[in-house]
Amino acid sequence: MRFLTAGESHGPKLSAIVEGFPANLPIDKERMTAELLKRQGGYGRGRRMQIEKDTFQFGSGVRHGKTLGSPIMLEITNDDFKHWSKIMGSEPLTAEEEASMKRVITKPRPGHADLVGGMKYNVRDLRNVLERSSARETASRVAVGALCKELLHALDIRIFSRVNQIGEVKDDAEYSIEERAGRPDQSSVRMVSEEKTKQAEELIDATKKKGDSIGGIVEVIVENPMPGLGSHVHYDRKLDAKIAGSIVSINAFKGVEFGIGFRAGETPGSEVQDEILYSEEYGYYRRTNNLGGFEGGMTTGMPIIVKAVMKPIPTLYKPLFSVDINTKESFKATIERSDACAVPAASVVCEHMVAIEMAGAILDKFPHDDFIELESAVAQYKQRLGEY
Ligand code: EPS
Repeated sequence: MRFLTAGESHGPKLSAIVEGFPANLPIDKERMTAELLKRQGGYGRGRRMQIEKDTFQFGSGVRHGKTLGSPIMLEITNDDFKHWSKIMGSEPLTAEEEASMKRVITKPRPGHADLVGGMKYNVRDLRNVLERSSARETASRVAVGALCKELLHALDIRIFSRVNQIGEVKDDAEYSIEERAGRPDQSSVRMVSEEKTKQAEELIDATKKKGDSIGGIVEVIVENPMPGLGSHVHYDRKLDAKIAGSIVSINAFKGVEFGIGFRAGETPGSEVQDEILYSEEYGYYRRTNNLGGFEGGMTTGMPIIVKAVMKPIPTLYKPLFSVDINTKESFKATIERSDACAVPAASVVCEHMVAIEMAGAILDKFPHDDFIELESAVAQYKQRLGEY
C-alpha cells in the first residue's frame, strides 16, 4: 500500500490517493468522518477550526460501501478558500495585481519551515512554503488513517490515543486499557482524568493570554495486533522503525518511545526484557510489556504502546526575533491567528499514522487483492501460530 497527499492550507482542497488497498472491504464513511472531526477538536485550537468542518468525499475506489481494489481518492474541501481565492488562486496575476498583492510573507517565523524552505525552493513569498508545511496537511493523513482503521477494525485490531501531558500537567496514573480507550473522547484535551483536563485547560488559557504556545506528550495503543508484523531481516522492514519515522514526520513531533522508552537507558537489562510465558489459552505471551509490543522490529502480539513528544507550536503571538528576507533587518515576528495548543489534535494524527503503518504491515504480509482472501490468510496464520 502506498499513498500521497496534496493540498495547501488555504488552497481549494486537500486530497490523498491510496493505492494497494484490497477490494471488498466494507467502509463505514460516518465512522471515518468522526475521526476527522476528532482531529479538529481539542481545547486550544484557534479560529480556523471554527471555519472548517472537515468532511471528506470519495473521489474513487469505493462503490456501494465497499472498496474496489482500485486507487482510493479522498478529498477534503477547505471552506476557508473562499476568503483566499485571490491569494491562493492558480491563475497568473496581472502586473497590477502582483504589485498590489497583500499578505506577501517576507518575515520567516522561527521554528517553522519558512526560511529554509524559501532558500531551498528559491521563493521570495514565504507563503509558497508555509501553505504546504502547515499542519492543515495532517487532515489528509487522518483521512488515509481512517481508511486504514476500517481495515484494522475488520480484522478486530483496535487502536486509540490519548494525551499524557500538556506542559507540566501530567495525566500519568496507571489507567486500565479501557479507561485509556474510552475516556479521552470525553475530555476537551483528550486526557483520561477530569481533574487533569481542567488543569490543562487552565494552563492553555494562561499560555494563550501570554501569547505563547505549549506542547506535550501523546500515547497511541494498538490492541490485539497479530505477532510477526514487520521483520527482523532488514532495517527498512522493521515496523517499529517505520512507526517512529511516520510519527516524526508529523508537524512539530520531536521524539518517539516504545514501551518504557527512554527509561530503558537507566534500568538493568534483567528488568527491561519481557519474560516469555506460555498458556494453553493464550499461547506465548510476555509477563510485562516494557518493550511496548516489539522485539526485533516485529510485533510480539502484546499491545503496541507508542509515546511521542510534540514541541509547542512555533506560530506565536508573542514576538520572537527573526530577519526580513528582503531588508535583512531584524524584526519581531507577529501573526494573525494560531492554535495555542494542538496536542489533543496531534494525538489523533499520531493514532492515524500508526494505523497507516499497521495496515501497511498487514498488507505487506498477507495476500490482499481481495479482503476475503486476506481475512482467511490471517485466520490460517493465526492457526499456525497457535500450533507453534
Ligand atoms: C496553522 C495555523 C492555523 C491552524 C492550522 C495550522 O491555521 P490558519 O493559519 O489558517 O489560521 O489552525 O491548522 C489547521 C488549519 C488544521 O487543519 O490543523 C499553522 O500555522 O500551521
